[in-house]
Amino acid sequence: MAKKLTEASKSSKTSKPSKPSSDYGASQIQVLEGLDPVRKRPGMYIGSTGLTGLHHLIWEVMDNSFDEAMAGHGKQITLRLLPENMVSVEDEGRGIPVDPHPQFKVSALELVLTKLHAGGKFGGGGYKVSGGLHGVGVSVVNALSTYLKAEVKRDGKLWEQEYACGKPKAKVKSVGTAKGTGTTITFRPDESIFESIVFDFQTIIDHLRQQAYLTKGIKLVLADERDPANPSVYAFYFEGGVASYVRHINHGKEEKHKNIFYVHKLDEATDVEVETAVQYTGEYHESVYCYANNITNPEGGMHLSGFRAALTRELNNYARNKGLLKEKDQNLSGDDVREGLTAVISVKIKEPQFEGQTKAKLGNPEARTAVEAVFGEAFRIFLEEHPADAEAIVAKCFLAAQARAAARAARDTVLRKGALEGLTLPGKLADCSSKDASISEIFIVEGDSAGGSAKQGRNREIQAILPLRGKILNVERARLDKMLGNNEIKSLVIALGTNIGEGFDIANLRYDKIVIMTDADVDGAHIRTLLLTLFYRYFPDLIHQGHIYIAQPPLYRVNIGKNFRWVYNDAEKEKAIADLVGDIGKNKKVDPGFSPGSDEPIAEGESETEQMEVSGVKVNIQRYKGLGEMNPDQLWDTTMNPQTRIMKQVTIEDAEKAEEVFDVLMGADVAPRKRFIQTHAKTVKNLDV
Ligand code: 0RA
Repeated sequence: MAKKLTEASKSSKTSKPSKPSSDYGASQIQVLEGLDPVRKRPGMYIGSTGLTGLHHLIWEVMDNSFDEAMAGHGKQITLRLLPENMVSVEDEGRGIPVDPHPQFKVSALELVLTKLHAGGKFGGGGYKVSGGLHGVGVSVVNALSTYLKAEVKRDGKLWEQEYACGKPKAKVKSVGTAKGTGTTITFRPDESIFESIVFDFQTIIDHLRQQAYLTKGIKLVLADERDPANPSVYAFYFEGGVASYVRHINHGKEEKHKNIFYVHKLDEATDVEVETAVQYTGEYHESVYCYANNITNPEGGMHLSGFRAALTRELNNYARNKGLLKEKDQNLSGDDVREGLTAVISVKIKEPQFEGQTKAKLGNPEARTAVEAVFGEAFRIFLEEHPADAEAIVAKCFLAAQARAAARAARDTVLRKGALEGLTLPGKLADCSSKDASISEIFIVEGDSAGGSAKQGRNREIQAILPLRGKILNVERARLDKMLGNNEIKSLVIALGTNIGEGFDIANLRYDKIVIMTDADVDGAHIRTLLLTLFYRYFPDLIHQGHIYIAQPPLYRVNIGKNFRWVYNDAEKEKAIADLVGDIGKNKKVDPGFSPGSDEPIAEGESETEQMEVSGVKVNIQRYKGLGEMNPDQLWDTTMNPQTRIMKQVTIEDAEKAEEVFDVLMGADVAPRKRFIQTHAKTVKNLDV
């Protein structure tokens, strides 16, 4: 959707923005085009037609409500989950204008809902801050909904209009009187467009919580009315803004100091609003969350650069003034001041520019200037006024500096000869013969037996296999120096060729694709989480640049006689059975799927077999639990063959999620871990935490 925004703002069709005015009426609404393109290429506008895109519809409507609330119109936004996959968003804003548009002769409401980018948010007309990345407009939601109703309270009246697939069912009409102002948008997503139209409660509640932290003073209410007999209500309201967010992130961690640093200020010079909170913990990594106009920027950007520059500068200045840095050239490095740092950086900016692989990196240079100035000054004052906090922070930084020096020494001895000169690739690595990194792949495989199958089944020219034995070290609790003492991690780092920590250089990456291949069980998920966390913490660029993948081995093999299909998820299972049975009914030869070896015996092992009869035909469904149950050919056919395999490319969001799970499973706080294990006790067997 960011792409679309950029295109739209460059488009010659975009009319010149009108002058800002206090009377924001229908005339300021700019019109670009109808909704056909949205239904044709929904992904362009909402990113995907999967679950992310589905929820995007809600965020889109809510963004408009936030814009109103942040401009001072309304204090509460209510999201209702209704029966039959309907949702509604109610706000107390000014209400979408309903008067006829002078140029188009239809009501402004109808234009806002039926024309792309109609809404006056482009060009800085009536809005202080535009919705940014999400801001594709409510018309996009309308286009992708089989039903939508807009209700507007304005000028003492209640107005209403209904739509089907973006088309108005009738004109806007007044249906009664109303007190106050506001807009309610109720919609039902189009199931012919989305993979599923069932909203996920957890996703919604997580998003609302996060948005509530970012919109200090606005109350967000979630009313779950899907079962009318059993409604429930949740409300989020955080007076402390992002300081409350930092407190939430650090909950259960060892706080290094009591007072959370907080600043919220408009930088006059750049007109950028900056809100930042900081607190150090005893953790070894940093947790910094960046937002521009309430949109998360997992890849950071200019606001993060400004923050880092000011943080390093102010802590060095403080330490030097207190006589803690004695030598002239002795300094705390950026890494030293980031260890154990929890921070939230939120900026509000007029025309956000997003860049990077996922269009989630803030590119505006004025954001750097603003954050560096606002945060830097306020943090300097904080350190002076809170000596106990300042001392604890600086002590933590010095500790980090010492550990880093020890790590550097350890790394040098461990890695210098090995990784950099390519002399001692680990013995367990079955490397590929090609030296061309752009075509090479490495499979990180759980266990020696699966590793053996993978070694035999692979394409030796381009595919390398690294079997990992047992659990890799818990990187959450370990520091770099200790990590490098772990053989499994050492092997992996040497095999990748990039080095780690300060010495990391992606130019030396020996493989284009790094594929995590683990079993489809709890242990497999655990090892995958560990690996993802390792990459997230120590090799984030490998994720950002799309090098990390997760192999997708089949879950089942469905057999009828000698014919079979590999099945990768439960939804496919029924279809595979129906197809195989149907093909037999039609008395035609069954397509054996990926595998040429259809008369091979089914591998023995602990796989479970289920027999059933469908339309008089015996169907045999074999469940695969481990990679080790497949012979080399099967592993190649189903999971490794680049022509036919399915692989999931890991995004930074996947890695973030893995880390959250990880925090619960591995972090310092025992209570949530206990809860997690108790809740999952039935499904989790050998969880060694
Ligand atoms: C166009 C212009 C104005 C407000 C809105 C759209 C608006 C849209 C949505 C969508 C959900 N809630 C909304 N609230 C407002 C400005 C109206 C004015 O100046 O009175």
